[in-house]
Amino acid sequence: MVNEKKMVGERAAEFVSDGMVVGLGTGSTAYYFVMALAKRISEEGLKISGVPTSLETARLAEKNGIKMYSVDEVDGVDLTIDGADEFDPQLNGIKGGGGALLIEKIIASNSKEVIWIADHSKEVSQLGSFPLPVEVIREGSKHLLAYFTDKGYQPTLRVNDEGEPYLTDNEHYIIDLHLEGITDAQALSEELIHLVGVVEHGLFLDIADKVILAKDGNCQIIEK
Ligand code: ABF
Repeated sequence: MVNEKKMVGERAAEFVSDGMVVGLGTGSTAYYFVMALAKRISEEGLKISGVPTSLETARLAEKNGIKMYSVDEVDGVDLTIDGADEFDPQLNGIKGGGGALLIEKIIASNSKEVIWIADHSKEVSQLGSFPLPVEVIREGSKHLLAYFTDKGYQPTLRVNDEGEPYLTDNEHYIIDLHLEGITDAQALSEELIHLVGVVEHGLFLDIADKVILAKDGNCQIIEK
């Protein structure tokens, strides 16, 4: 059985060239990208500046010898490689299953190029089967939950393994919306981002430039 995550992660490392500032994604697919990049740096002596999208990725990259910077320490990011929970034919996506959506979106929006790496299960015809993460300030989150319930968005407050409210790297809560299907992602994005207390949401619209998708044992490169 091909390890699809490893295959696309390693393929993505080939897109990195010497001297780049590289956004380092979060999740189990991005793990393989970071490891493959670290290998290239050590074997080829690439000079790379890494900008991690989460504390988890920062720890992994640090451990593997990748020099790290915050996004405000660089003038811009040349290339960001990240995972996704879902993507559609227009390369719009849902991200944040791993809880890192806010910093992922900040780094992606400051990147010249964004490439997602995905196993075959992430390709969908319409977004929305994956619960849509919404990152919210803790204060007022109960009222946002009630609002989302009234709207029929079937919200759940994300909890950690101990059953406590999950806290993001920036100490916010995440409310996951179970929408089944999203017919107008742009309208939903606009609605969510203007709600008081919402910090960011997991709809990544018009952000990805390419997707490296594992399909039939190969890497398929899908461009917008
Ligand atoms: C990350 O990639 C998250 O936004 C998303 O949840 C994750 C995909 O997870 P995985 O690669 O582990 O399937 O960017």
